Amino acid sequence: TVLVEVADGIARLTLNRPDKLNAFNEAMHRALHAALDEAKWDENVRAILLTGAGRAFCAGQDLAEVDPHKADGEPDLGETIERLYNPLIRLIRSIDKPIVCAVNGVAAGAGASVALACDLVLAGRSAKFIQAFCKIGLVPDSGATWALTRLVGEARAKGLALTGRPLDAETAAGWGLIWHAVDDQHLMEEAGKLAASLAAGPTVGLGLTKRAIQAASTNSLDDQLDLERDLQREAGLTPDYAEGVAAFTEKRPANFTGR
Ligand code: LHQ
Repeated sequence: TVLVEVADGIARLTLNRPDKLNAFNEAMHRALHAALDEAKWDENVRAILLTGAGRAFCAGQDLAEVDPHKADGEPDLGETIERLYNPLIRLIRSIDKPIVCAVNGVAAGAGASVALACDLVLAGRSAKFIQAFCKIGLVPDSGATWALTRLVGEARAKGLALTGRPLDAETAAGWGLIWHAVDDQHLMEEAGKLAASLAAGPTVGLGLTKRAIQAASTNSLDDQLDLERDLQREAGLTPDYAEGVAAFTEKRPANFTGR
């Protein structure tokens, strides 16, 4: 349910249930969690690229698996979220390596939440982000209310979440929901180039940068200044910092090793 390919410092993960628009069932949850966990700890992996097979990125929860009519007793969606979705979002945010998401088609419900939890989101111009939850009587989950509000503000977050209206990639980029919209036919090439440049970067410094930016939205300025000091101390001890300064001084491109 998830294709995994590790090469040249990049772990490419492809959600692979194309006939269900890569909707999440238990098996795909387990496979994605395992693949991300592996990439998190594999020293050869310096960047992660997440995308979907076929015409969609991800249609969110597979609704056949949580059909209230088929539930044995009262359905407990909170249990599904606690056991599967929340750990996935926490894992994505905890990985000290850049994660590129190439949104190759519709990203609906928790599928959009997963994309927005990634670090650099590129989307094909035909891709759409849909807060589909309101269409079936649910609440945006998997960090959607947190991410939307921080990325685009309360007015737009409410507009998207209360109407379920699809947002095209170009507008998403204009609003600051994602990094860039890209022509469909160039999406994977652009995402690959971006992941490759990140994989050739100073991995420790990039990971610490991710951590600092994620902490910023809840920290006070004082706390954030302290955090930056501590992280800079750590970055300043890396061989990649020494290499970066040497390369600058010698007027040549840096050859970072990720350490
Ligand atoms: C699907 C799905 C799908 C199953 C397309 N499930 N089959 C967390 C935890 C616990 C509980 C509940 O929720 C959550 C979080 C969530 O993610 S809730 C939100 C769940 N997602 C949705 O409500 C989106 C449902 N899908 C759609 O609205 C449409 O499929 C979109 C707008 C994504 C795409 O529309 P189309 O391009 O017109 O494609 P389609 O609707 O024809 O879908 C193609 C096939 O994929 C179709 O199957 P079929 O056998 O008829 O070809 C769909 O049934 C299937 N599919 N999404 N979430």
